[in-house]
Amino acid sequence: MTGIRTTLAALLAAGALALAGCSGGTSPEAPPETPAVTTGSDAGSGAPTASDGAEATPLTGMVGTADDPEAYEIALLDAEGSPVTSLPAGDYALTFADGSQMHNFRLSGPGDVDVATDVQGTDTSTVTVTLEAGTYTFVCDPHEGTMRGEVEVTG
Ligand SMILES: [Cu+2]
Repeated sequence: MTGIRTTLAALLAAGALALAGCSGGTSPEAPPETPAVTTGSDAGSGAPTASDGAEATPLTGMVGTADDPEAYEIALLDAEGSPVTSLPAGDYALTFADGSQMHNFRLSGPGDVDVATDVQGTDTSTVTVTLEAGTYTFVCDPHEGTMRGEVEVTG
């Protein structure tokens, strides 16, 4: 039994070597194209993820002023520190500049956007918001009569 097996194996091996020897010189036999099957499921979720954080435009939601965090001022600022009144729709990285214990910053509007800091306590965190076409409002909740502004988002 073992003798026959060994002989067959040897013959098969010899044959394989012979075949490999014949065709091996010219072309590689297995082009690696099959992995596309395994990466196919990742491609669907990968594309949106790539566009999420990378393209978010920075904004600052500020209450008070740089000199006086308790000042009755509120502003939505762009990366240059200039007040914004209109924006193109898209993803934004909103960083709060709330150094006040009596003010807060809340941005709300279309797409169920409603992000805010606490009135008490300070907050310099960053949140990502997706702004759609429409009018968004930013207020300080305790003083929304005077501390408020609007930004028009165009689609
Ligand atoms: Cu306030």
